[in-house]
Amino acid sequence: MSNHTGDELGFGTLAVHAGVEPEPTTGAIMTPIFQTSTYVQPAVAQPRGGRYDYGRTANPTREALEANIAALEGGTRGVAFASGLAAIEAIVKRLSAGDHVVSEENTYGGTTRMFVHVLSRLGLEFTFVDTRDPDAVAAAIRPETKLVHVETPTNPMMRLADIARLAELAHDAGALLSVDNTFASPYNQRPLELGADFAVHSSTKYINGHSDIIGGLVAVRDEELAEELLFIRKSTGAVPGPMDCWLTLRGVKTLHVRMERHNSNGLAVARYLESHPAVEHVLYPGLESHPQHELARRQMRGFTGMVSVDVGTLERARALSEHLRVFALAESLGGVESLISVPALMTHASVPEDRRLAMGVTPGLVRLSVGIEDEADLLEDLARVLDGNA
Ligand code: P1T
Repeated sequence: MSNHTGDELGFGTLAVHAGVEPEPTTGAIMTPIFQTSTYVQPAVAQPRGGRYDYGRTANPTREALEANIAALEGGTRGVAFASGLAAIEAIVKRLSAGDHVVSEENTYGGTTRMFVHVLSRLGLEFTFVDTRDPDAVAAAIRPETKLVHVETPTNPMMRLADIARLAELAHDAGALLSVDNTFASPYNQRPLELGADFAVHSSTKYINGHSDIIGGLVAVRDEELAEELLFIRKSTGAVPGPMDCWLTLRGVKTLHVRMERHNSNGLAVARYLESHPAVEHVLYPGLESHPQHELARRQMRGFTGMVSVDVGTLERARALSEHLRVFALAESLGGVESLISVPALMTHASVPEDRRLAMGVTPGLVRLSVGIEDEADLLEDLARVLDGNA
C-alpha cells in the first residue's frame, strides 16, 4: 500500500487537513465546537445550508470529522456515531427481520453480545464463522444473507480476514461486506480500497488516540449507503456530541505519526515476548511466526500496537498485568499510553466460556495495547516482571 491515496495528497496531509476549512467569520484555523442543539431559521422550514435545523440531524463540527474519515479511508462519505457499537449497529439496522448476517466469530465481545442478545431478538439471524477461511464464509452464506461482517485483525486473537477475497464472495451472493478496521486504523489498512462496502471504527481507539472520548465512525464509497446510515442515525439518535467530535478531529491530525510509533513499538514488544521463555506464544501479524503473515504483508502497511500473548495460566496473566508500571491495567486500546488486559475476564467476559476457549481466548491470554512511549522503557517494564524481579 502506498503512502499516497490515488492521485492526490498523501495520508499525513489528509490527516491534518481533510474536512477542515478556516471558519468563515474570523478565519479561525481550527474547526469551532458548534455546541448547540438547534439553529435559528430565517423563515419557516428553511434551515440554513438546507440542513441545519436540529443538532441530531446536522452539526458542522461533526461534518468536518466525517469528511476527514472519508478521506483517510479512501471513501467519499463518513458518518459519525456515539460509539463504535452504535456505528456497527447502524450498519446492521439497514437490514430487516428475516435477513441473515455472517459474522466473524472472534469480534470484540461487545459486538458479539449486541448481535446475539439484542439484534437477534429483532428477527435478524447471525451465523458466526472463522472468517480466516473463505470457504467457511461461503458455506455460511444463504439466500437471505445481506451482510458479511469481519474484524481484521480480530480482538484479541489477531486473526486476519482476506478483505479482497471476502468482498468478492459477499458481492457474488448479493451481500455487502463491512470491515471493523479499529485494530488496524486507516493508516495501516484501507478496506474500501480492497472492495469492502463499509469501513467501521471504534474511534475511541487509534483514530482519536488519546483515551478521552467514546465514538464510532463509518466510511463508505457509495452515496446511497451514506444516506441510509444518516437516516438510521437521525431516526435512532446515536449521535456523538460536538465536543467529542472536536477532540477526535484534533486527535486524528497526528494519526500517521502515532501509528508509525505504535507499529514500531508493537513489533519490538512482539519480538521481545516471542524470545522470552515465560511466554508460550505471541499473536502479532508482523511476526514471521504469525500463520497469516503473508496476508498481513499484502493487505496492511504496518501491524499496529496490538499484541496478544499466552502466558499459560490465569495466575501468570494476573501477575503480569497487575505488576507492570508503564503499562496500565485497563480495557480499551489504541491510545498513546500502553495498556494491558486479560480478555477472558474483561473485554470478552460476555462471550460464553466454551466459545471463548474454542477461539483460544484462554484465561492465560493477555492483550497489550502498545503505546507510543520509549521502546526501552516498555521492554524494561515487561522484563522486570517476566524475569521475576517485580
Ligand atoms: O467501545 P466502542 O467505541 O463502542 O467500540 C466497540 C468496539 C468495536 N470494535 C472493536 C474492534 C473494539 O475493540 C471495540 C471496543 N473494544 C474495547 C473496549 C476493548 O477493550 O477491546
